[in-house]
Amino acid sequence: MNIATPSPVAASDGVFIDNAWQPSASGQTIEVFDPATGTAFTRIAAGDAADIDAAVASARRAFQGAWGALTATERGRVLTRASVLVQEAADELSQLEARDTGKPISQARADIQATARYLEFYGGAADKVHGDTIPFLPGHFALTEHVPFGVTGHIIPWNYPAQMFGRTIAASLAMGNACVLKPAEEACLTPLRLAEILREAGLPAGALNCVPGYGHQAGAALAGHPGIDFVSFTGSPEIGAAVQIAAAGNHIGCTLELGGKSPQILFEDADLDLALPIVMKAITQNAGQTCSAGARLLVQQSILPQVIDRLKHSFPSLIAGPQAGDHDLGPLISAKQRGRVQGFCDQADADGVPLIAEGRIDASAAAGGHFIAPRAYGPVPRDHPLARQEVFGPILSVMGFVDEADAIALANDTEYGLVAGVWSRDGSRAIRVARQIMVGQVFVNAYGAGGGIELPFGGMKKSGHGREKGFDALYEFAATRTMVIRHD
Ligand code: TXE
Repeated sequence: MNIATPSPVAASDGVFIDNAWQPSASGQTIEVFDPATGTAFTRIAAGDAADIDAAVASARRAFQGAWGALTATERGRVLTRASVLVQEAADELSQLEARDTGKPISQARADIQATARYLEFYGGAADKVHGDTIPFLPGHFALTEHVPFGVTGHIIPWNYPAQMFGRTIAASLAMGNACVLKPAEEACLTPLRLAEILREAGLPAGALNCVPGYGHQAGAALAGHPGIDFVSFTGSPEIGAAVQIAAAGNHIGCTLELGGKSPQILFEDADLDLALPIVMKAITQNAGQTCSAGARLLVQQSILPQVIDRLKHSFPSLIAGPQAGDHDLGPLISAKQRGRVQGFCDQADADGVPLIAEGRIDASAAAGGHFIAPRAYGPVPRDHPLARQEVFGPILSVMGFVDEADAIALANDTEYGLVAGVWSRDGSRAIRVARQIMVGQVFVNAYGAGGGIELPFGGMKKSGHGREKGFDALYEFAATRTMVIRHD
C-alpha cells in the first residue's frame, strides 16, 4: 500500500518511552486513516503489553528519580513552558489534529488553544494545592497534604485527542505523578507530538510515556497493570466498566468519563434567538462526537410547533465537508462510527419518527469520507433509541414536555448524567430546574460556555465518576495524607 507522508509529518511509528522514540516490542504498526477520504496516510505503532511494561517501569523510575525530586513550582514551570511551545506550534498541531480527526480547521485551532490553556492552568495550579490544619484533640496538631499516587495510567479516545491529552496529563503531572498514556488507535497523532513538546519543555525522561496501540492490547494491558497506582479513562461505558474492574483487581482507583445523552430544556419564555444557534452548535460541533453534545432538545409543548418550524428553516443551512473548507462539521471518525450513526437514522426512519430537517454534505466531500448530513428528528417518542442511547453523531432528538415537573422528569429519564442546559427568562425557574437535573455540569441560558477548563467536569450515573478540569481534577490524582503530631 502506498501511504503518503502527511504534511505536517506525524510523529514516529514507535512508542515514546524515556523521552525517546523506540520501536515497539512486536514491531507491528497500525494504519491511520484520513476520515475525510477514508484512505490511510501514515502508521503508528501497535504497542502491546511488553511496551506497557517498559513504559510503566520507566514512569516508576521517573517518579522515584528526577521527576519526583522537582518541587511543585518546578513542575508547574515545565507545564507552563509546554503551554507556550504548544502555542508556538499551534499551526502545525491544528493541521495535524484536523487531518487525523477530520474536524474543521477552526475547531482544530480552538482545540489546540484549549490544550495550551490546560497546560497553562495546571502549570499555574501545581504549587497552589495545599492541605488543611484540623482542630483535633488537646495536645495534638493535625494536618493534611495531597500526595501524588505515583504512576498514573491514562486511556483517552479519538474525538478530542489534543484536548484530552491536556486535560488528563497536565493535571496528573501537576500533582507530581508520572504518566503512561494510551491514546486511541483511530486518532493519536497530536498526543504523540505533544509528548515531544513536553520533552522540549524540560520534562524529565519517563515522566510521560506514550504507547499507541489497540485498546484490547495496549489499553487492556495498561488498565490491568499491577505497576500503576491510578487509572483515568475516557471512552465508552462498556470499556469503562472493564477498566474499572481491572482497576479493582489491583485495588486502585479510577476516574471514568463515559459520554452522555445531555438535555437542553427550552421553556416557553426562552430567548429562542439566543438559544437555537447554541442548541445547533451543541449537536454539530465535532460532528456530534462530543461527550457533552446537547443531544436531546426538550421543548415546552406550547412552543414546540414554533421551535420545529425554526429548525426546519435553520438546519438545512448546516454543511458537512472536508476540513480545509471549514464547514460546520467534518466527517465522522471512521466507517464504523458512520455505520453506527446511520443505523440510528435508519431505525428512526423505519419507525416513522418524523424527520424535522436535514443539513447537507458539501459537493467537495470525497466519496470515501465518512460524512453524514446533520439531522433533527421530532417529536421523538420517549422510549425510542434516539431518545435514550448515545448516538455520537450530529443527530438532534426533539421532544415535548408539558410543565416544569415534566421537564425535570424527562431530563432525568436517562441512564446518563453528564451535562444539561436550561433556557428560560424566569431566573428563579431556571435555577430551580437546573438544581434538580442529575448531571455533573448544568448551564443556564448558555451551553458549553467556552470549554471551561477551570470548571469541574464529569458525570453521574452511566456517564461515569470523578472530575476532570478545574482544581477538582488535581485532587483526583492525589491521595490525602493526614498527619497527627502530639506535642504535650
Ligand atoms: O470507544 P472505546 P469507541 C462512546 C461513543 C462511541 C462509543 C464507541 O458513544 O460511539 O463510545 O467508541 C481504548 N481496555 N464514546 O469504540 O472502545 C481505546 O483504544 C482498555 C464516548 O471508540 O471505549 C481508546 O483509547 N482500553 C467517549 C479508548 O479505550 C480499551 C469518547 C476509547 O475507546 C479497551 C469515545 C480495553 N479492553 C467514545 N478497548 C466520550 N466519553 O467522550 C478499547 N480501549
